[in-house]
Amino acid sequence: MSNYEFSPVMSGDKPCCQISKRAQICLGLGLLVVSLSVVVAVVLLKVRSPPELLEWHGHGTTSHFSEIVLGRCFTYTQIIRPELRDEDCQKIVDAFKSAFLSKNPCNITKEDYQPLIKLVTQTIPCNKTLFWSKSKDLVHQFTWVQREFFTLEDTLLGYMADDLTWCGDPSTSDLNYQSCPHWRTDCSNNPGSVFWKVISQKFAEAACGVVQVMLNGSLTEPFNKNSTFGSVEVFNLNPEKVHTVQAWVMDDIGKVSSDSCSGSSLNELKSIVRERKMAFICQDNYRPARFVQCVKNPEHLSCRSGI
Ligand code: NGD
Repeated sequence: MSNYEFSPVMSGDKPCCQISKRAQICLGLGLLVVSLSVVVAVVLLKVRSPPELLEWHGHGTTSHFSEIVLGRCFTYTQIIRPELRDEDCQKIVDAFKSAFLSKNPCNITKEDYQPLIKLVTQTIPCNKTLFWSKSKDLVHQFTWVQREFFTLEDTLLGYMADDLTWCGDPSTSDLNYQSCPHWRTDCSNNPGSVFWKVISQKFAEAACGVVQVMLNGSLTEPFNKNSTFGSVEVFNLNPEKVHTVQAWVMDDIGKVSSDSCSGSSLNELKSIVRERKMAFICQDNYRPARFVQCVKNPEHLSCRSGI
């Protein structure tokens, strides 16, 4: 009896209070479930929604970039130049990507690519370095046949990256497949331009003996001071190792053959080369490269007569 007397639950209130306690528990549990759901939903939304990427005017990273560069590295080191078979392709690709991932793609520096450059050492034989400007297709058709010559794209790093686009974004550790800075309209310190600048400089510094450059004689200025060849490569040749620069000025087949070697643009290149204490030789329509052009145009007069 005394129990009843001291209990706060009065016998008459018992059913009411029991329900209200249950209701309180249900309400509490309900609130807990709702708040947990909200937290889970927020977390899921955060994880799933893509980060806001910076937007640029150039194409985004080439689809399957990582797979392509890794595959090209294996093709090059195992099949094309098996003397490089001991290179660690996974390490090379990781160093390549570390140079630009999670960074603003307009603030890439030459230093960003140093770990990659240090990882790859490839020696090019003297007299076999071939530069080019505005003649990409022809020069690569030529080196495909004349295998002893090396353009930058016939070296491991140039081969891995040729014709690809890549960039990252500060908000993610992934590649940006949406857009990358265009070197003319966005910024020059983008991952692609800095990469080509760095490896073009290395390629030129390493050259020895006589070096060749294939230029496009169908342009009014076959030698352009602002091109990579005119602004980076020619100034990074070491005159203690390179004694001669030989220009091959190739006209497009079907366009009037011009004597580009005596034009003002080639004279400018001659002055730069001579000032840097190297000899300069120029040849219009170098015959072995002309033959490559003639494969596609066998009936053209200049191909028939072989001039
Ligand atoms: O910042 C840049 C730039 N970024 C990309 N390109 C750039 N060109 C600049 N002048 N400045 C692209 O380089 C451009 O759109 C072309 O597709 C490509 C080559 O440019 P081109 O025909 O004007 O020739 P470059 O002299 O600038 O360059 C050819 C020489 C050649 O001896 C290679 O050893 O420089 C070396 N490379 C540079 C840049 C890119 C090769 C490549 C390449 N394989 O894409």
